[in-house]
Amino acid sequence: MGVLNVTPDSFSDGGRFPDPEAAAAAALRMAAEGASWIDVGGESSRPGAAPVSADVERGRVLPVLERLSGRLEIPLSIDTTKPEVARAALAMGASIVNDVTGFTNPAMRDLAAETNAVAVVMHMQGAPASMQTAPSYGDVVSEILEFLAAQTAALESAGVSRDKIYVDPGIGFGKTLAHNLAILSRIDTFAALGFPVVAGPSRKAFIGALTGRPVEDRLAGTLGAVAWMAAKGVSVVRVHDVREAVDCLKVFEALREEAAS
Ligand code: HH2
Repeated sequence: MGVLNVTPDSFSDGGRFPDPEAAAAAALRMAAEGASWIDVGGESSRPGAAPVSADVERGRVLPVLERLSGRLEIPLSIDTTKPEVARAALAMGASIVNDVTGFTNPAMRDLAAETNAVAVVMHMQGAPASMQTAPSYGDVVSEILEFLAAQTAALESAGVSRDKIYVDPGIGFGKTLAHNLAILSRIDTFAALGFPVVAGPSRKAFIGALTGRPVEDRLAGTLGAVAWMAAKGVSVVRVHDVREAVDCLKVFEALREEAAS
């Protein structure tokens, strides 16, 4: 999954695409580089980020989706927590809703059912403004599994079919370095829920903590996480650097196939 943030304040690529045409071109480039889907977001969820209104968010993402209409051959997801934004994006050609609040809002569940959209259910502890202040869990993996099981069940009760649901443990969303490492080391556990697993390690703070690198220099660290996640059965990796992640996965897959033959 290639990341396309049309925000002024995203943690690694904020402000890169003030112009919708440039943002659309970036999406087309990621598709040409081998992305399987593109995730468009108009509100940063980085630690400390301030929320924006639905109008502002729509004003950022819709012009990009409009320009991609009929030009992009892979699915588009809308990274939003707001039903109004998701509805408008789905009407404009998106087919996936990526909700970092895990469809805790019943209106988001009803919308996914009504529109037959694919739903990415992510776990977050707290809200972006304060989630990194003091994240706290008993057993982080069990608690996330419990949340994802409850939210996927709620989606199914709302009428979303099982084959439309993905789950994501939410790396960096209300988690310390130790929590992120526990999640990643046991990332194969999440597949036991019976849904394909998505995970987004790209350029995140845990990579900075492990490598000592600033956000603009975390590609190699990101690829280490991508290879690990592929080995552990993660279905979708959410990355900013599509070309490099695709190369990493090509080599990984060739070796996996060779080893299995
Ligand atoms: N991470 C971010 C945003 N959305 N969605 C899913 N499903 N999984 C993730 O790990 C995830 C996500 C944060 O990264 P980014 O979009 O680069 O930054 P920002 O939130 O600052 O726009």
